[in-house]
Amino acid sequence: MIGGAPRSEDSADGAPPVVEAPLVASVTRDPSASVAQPEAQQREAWCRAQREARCAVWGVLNVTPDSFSDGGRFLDVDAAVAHGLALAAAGADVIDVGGESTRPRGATYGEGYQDVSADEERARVVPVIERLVAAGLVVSVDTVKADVAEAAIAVGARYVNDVSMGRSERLLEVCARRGVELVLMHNRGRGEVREPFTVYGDVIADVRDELLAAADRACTFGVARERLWLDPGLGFAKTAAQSGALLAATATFVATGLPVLVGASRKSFLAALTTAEGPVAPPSERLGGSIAAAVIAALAGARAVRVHDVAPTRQALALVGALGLGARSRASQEDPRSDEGTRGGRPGVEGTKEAPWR
Ligand code: PMM
Repeated sequence: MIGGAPRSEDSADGAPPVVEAPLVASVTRDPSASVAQPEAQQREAWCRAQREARCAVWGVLNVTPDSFSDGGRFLDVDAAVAHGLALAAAGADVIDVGGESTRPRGATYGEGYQDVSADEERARVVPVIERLVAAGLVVSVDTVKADVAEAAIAVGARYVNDVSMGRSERLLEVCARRGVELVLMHNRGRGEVREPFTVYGDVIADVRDELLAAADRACTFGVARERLWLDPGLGFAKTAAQSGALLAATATFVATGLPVLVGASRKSFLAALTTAEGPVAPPSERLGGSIAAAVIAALAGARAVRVHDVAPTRQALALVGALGLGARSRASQEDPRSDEGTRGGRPGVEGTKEAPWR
C-alpha cells in the first residue's frame, strides 16, 4: 500500500474525517448489520476503520555503509529507492531515510558510528528522497544536521527525525521556518551505552523530563508545539534493562500529550532481555521481539513505530486496531467525533490544524 493511513485522513475540505469504530466493535454493537452487509463492503469498512485507528508504521531505509541492521545494502540510489518502494508496498506509512549510521559506541557496536560530512550525507539521501516523494510517498529524513534537513525538505521530506533531541539550533530554525514535523528522540552524548550516559535517577521520569525540556527549547526556536513528536530513544545511552523499562512505560510518554514514535525494531536490547545465557540473536533473528515491542507500544497509545519488517508489523498492528485495543482505537470508540482517536487531539493545543499524515 502506497502512502497508507496518514493520507487516508485527507479530506477535501480539510475537515477531520468521519471516524468509524473498528469493524469488530461495530459487529459487537449491531450483529444484524454485519450479516446483512456484503462481504466486500464489510471488508472495506474494516480496512478504513483500522487504517484510521491504528498506530502508523515508519519503514527504515538506511543509505549508509555501517548501520547495525541494514548497513551497506542500500548505498546505491536505485537499490535504496527500490527498497523504499518495497517498504511502502508492504504497508509503511512513512519512509524514514537516513544517511548517517547512529549505532552507539559500547559493548555491542564497538567504536559506534562513523562521522559523515554534511555534503556526503546530503549526497546519499537527497536523490533517494526526491524519487520517493515523486512516487507519492511520505518521507522523513533521519538527520541531526541542519543542511541535510534543509536539502531534504526542499525535495519534499515532511518530517525531520532528529536523534540528537534538538541539539542543533540551526536544525531547529530550519524546522521552524519550513513548518515540518520534528521528532525529538531522547539521547545523551553520542548515544554511548556506558556511564555517565546511562546513569539515571529514575530512567522513565528523567527521559520524559529531558524530552519535555527539549520540546520547550525547540519551541523557543520557533517550532510549533503541534509539529513536535517525542521518542524515548531505545538503545541510545541506555542499558538493555533501561530500554525495556522505557518501552514498558510508553504510556508515560503518551500522557505528555505529544505524539510518540517508538523505535525498537531489531535492537540488541530485545535479544539481551530474552536470552538467559550464551550468544544473543543477531539483528536478522529479532523479528519476534520487534513485533512484540511494536504491539506493546501501540497498546500504550504510541502514534507510530519505526521498523525494518513492515509487513508483519502492519499485520500485528492491524489486529490491535481491528480489535479496538490500541489507545487510539479506544478513544475513537468512546467518542467517534473525538480527534483523539485518530489524530491525538492535544490537551492544551486548541484549534490547531494538524498535518493530514499525522
Ligand atoms: N533508531 C535508530 C535510528 N534512528 N530514530 C528514531 N526516531 N528512533 C529510533 O529509535 C531510531 C532512530 C537506529 O536504528 P537503525 O540503525 O536501524 O536506523
